[in-house]
Amino acid sequence: MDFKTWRHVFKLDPAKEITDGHLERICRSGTDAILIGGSDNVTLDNVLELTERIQIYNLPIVMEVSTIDSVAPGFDYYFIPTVLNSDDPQWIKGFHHQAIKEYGEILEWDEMVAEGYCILNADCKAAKLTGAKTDLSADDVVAYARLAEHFFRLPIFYLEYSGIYGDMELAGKVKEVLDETRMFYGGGIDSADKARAALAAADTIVVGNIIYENIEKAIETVEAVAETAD
Ligand code: 1GP
Repeated sequence: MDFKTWRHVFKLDPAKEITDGHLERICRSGTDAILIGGSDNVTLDNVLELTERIQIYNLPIVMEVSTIDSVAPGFDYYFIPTVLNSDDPQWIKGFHHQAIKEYGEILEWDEMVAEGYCILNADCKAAKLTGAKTDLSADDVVAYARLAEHFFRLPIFYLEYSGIYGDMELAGKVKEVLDETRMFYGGGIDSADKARAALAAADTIVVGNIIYENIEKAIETVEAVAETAD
């Protein structure tokens, strides 16, 4: 299934515990895909362990690569973030360059999807780790979206508020200027209402934390998206 048709994605963190029962509910919920990724303590072992448990369900599985050491074979896609609002070149193209230098001969380029991240929650781990400049105006963010689509021609622009629910008016403005590039929104979606509002302002919504906090609410986000289907 092409990631360009996905509307709802669950992001599972391999460093967090999840019971088999909850995992089954997540995987049978009707979500379009499972994204595996996290900001810290992601290891090859915990990635493989979680992936094995998900593979029994017939769902696309994506690895969102945060460290080169934890990359495993067998995923449908590898999403590779480049943090557009970081001023640290390592997070824009440095680690990418290292990885390509090492594995360039054997990489399956068709499976790789670059994500242009714009991280807007200053307190989230990803923002701290990457030195993201989060104090941005709406014009700044819209310009990053245009940079992603027209300059770098990235397939995904990811508006990331990880941990808090973001500014949907801003998200809507971003979506308006994107045409070819798919807009992902993630952060603080913990109810059907928030899922609906975020989906109105983005192409694809990503739901993470609530999986570990309230499984019922997590499932509701999928149902809300299904209700908006044609
Ligand atoms: C995190 O965008 C995702 O990378 C989802 O955010 O965990 O806040 O749902 P939450």
